[in-house]
Amino acid sequence: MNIIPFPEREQWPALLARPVLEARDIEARVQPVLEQVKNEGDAGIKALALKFDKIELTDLAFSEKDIAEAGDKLDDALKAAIGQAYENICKFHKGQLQAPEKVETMPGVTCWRKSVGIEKVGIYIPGGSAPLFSTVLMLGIPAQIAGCKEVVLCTPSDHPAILYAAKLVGVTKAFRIGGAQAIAAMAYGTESVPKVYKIFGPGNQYVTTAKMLVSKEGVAIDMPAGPSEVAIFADDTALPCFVAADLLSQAEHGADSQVLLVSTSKKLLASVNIALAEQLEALPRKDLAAQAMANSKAILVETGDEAIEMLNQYAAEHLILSIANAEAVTEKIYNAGSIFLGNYTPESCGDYASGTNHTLPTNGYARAYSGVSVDSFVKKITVQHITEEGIRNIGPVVEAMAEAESLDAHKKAVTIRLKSLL
Ligand code: HSO
Ligand code: ZN
Repeated sequence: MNIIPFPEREQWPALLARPVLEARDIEARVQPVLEQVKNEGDAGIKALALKFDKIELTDLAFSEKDIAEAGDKLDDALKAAIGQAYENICKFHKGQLQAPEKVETMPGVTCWRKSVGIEKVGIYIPGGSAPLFSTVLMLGIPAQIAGCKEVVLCTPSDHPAILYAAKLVGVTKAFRIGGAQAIAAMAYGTESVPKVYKIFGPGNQYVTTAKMLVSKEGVAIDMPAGPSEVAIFADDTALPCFVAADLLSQAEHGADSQVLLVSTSKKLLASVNIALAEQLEALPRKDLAAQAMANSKAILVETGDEAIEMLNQYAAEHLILSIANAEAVTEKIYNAGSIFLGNYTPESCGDYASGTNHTLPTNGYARAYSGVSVDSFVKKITVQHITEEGIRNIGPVVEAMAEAESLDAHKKAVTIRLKSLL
């Protein structure tokens, strides 16, 4: 890694900047795809699969048999691992359900919020060299807990673990559709694909752009996504080989992965570089990881407080604190998607199985967004009930305010009731 010693504060924004992607060009290519699916439905999807992926799709939907038998193609150890991850993720996400709390704001005036699962949601799982069945769990489990009635899955991958996980989380319909077409299909609906109200899941720039475009037409999306990121704050209590392993686990996601290491120890940074060189060689995905590492930065700072300030400025998707007193330092972190504490908490555990969600805000969005949770799959509807006593108490307040806003009909809706009670 490129070690940058003691940068001045003025240099930080440039050092911490993410690469800017040229979106316009991609939008111009994605828009016609969306239009084609909107206008031609299933036939449009098939024509686009042939054009872009040279695939002749006969059945868009995976059959019940495909889904039921997916498990037969997996070995028992993997199924047991997926089962354990499912359990842990369920356990953690179930704790996020909130019982409605009724609040009496004035005598006779009661207000509360009820959570309702979004009726129809869509999950996109990309194809490519890494079959992200863990993401099926991360999106399907909170959907299941939230009580979403229709959970649609689109994926160009035919990896059986994706369908196996889909079955576990209760996906209602699954389709062999990839790319921007899949997003369009779920956003507009076709003869076979149900239209959904919110779309979740990772994808390449075309998929991300498609999500952004359909979100302008009223379909909700999980969050704007960019390349995955990890930032590690390590001191002399960190083990260089662990730090290197965590950096590489992020780097192997793709050449555009963002990897940042911040430390107060020059010695640690040097040792991490040695460990990186060794470990990189042994990775099957070393080409991808090496490209990501070539753009990575290791920054040497004077003090722990400076490191914390820098990391808050960066707002990493994943933040690993391999430092003494990691839990106490967490109190000072206000921008991060998910935090991993100490030497034995690799990001990989959160990626797969500890229980937290791995769909997290990238590209600095952690300043304002949270990762996916049960909340992402529910809406909260407010309810109120006012009794006769209540309208007597609150009525004059509303009358005075409505009169001052010159909205007489509003005032009269109260007055008519108050008069009826005389
Ligand atoms: N690190 C990715 C999630 C993932 N890793 C899936 C492995 N599989 C984004 O948080
Ligand atoms: Zn990962």
